[in-house]
Amino acid sequence: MTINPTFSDATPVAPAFLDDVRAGLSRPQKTLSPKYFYDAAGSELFEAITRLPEYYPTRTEIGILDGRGPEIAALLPAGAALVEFGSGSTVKLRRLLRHLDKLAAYVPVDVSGEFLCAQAETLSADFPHLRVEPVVADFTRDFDLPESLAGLPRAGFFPGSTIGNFEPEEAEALLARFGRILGSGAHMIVGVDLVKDAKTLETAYDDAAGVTAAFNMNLLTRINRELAGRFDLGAFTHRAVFNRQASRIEMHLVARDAQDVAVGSDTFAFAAGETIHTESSYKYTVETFRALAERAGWRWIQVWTDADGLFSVHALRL
Ligand code: AVJ
Repeated sequence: MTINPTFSDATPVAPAFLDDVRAGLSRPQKTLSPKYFYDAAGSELFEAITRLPEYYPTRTEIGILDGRGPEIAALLPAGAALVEFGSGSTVKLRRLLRHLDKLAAYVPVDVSGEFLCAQAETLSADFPHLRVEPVVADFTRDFDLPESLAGLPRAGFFPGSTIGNFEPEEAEALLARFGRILGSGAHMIVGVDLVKDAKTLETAYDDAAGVTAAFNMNLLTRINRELAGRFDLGAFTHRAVFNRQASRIEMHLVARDAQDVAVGSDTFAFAAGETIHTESSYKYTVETFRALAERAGWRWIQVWTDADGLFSVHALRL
């Protein structure tokens, strides 16, 4: 079966990779956006990360969705349209689907139309009675849901602690935006990684096999390949550190020695030990996330966590 996605008319005006790299490497604290991790190689490395013994979030969240699936499903209205914001792999959705027997439609939203349609087609093949209506859109901007969903109750799904990649003020704005997109009366299911001891967090982002290091370093490989960069990969190391003050894991690429690096026609100077901040992954307590959701205009309904208190799944209502 061929699925035709809806394209949101709000055209994303994403600045080019080169502009972002130039701006990021010109700042006092050099930075690169984590959104550039996910080219084909980076997406595969991320899949490998989710299977690492040290990286607890994916398997813990799946455990919660499996164990609490019936409770989560009971909370959502029958005949709802489930809108997933940024629909990576459908692994988590599939766990939830087993319990959502009265779902009217599944609406995956993603910027990558090609990926979206491929996922939608295999999902339709596996769940022939499910209406799948993909939307090609950047969920960090306003977009409209397809007309065909008019009148259906809506539920949003935002798993994976993807919300942790946003600065807290951005995360709040994002949840408020989801509320506007879904409309009043909507529910929202959000997966959020929890604050814990620094050791557990730092090992999760700096695994023994070096997969996360390779994932981080892939940014430099991309710059070399796509932007005529001259990064010497051997001259940088991976670092993950929990910044408790800011409640976030930070990933950095650390220059071993002082060096100049050309990227196209620009040159960027590095001091020995200077870092490029490549990712922040914010961690919340149940209370700090609840407060954030409420500031964004949602009513907080319920939270489920695993027995070790590693990860949380929250239910919200508008
Ligand atoms: C996809 C943003 C949830 O922050 O844990 C994993 C990305 N970075 N290991 C996370 C990531 C390094 C991941 N998120």
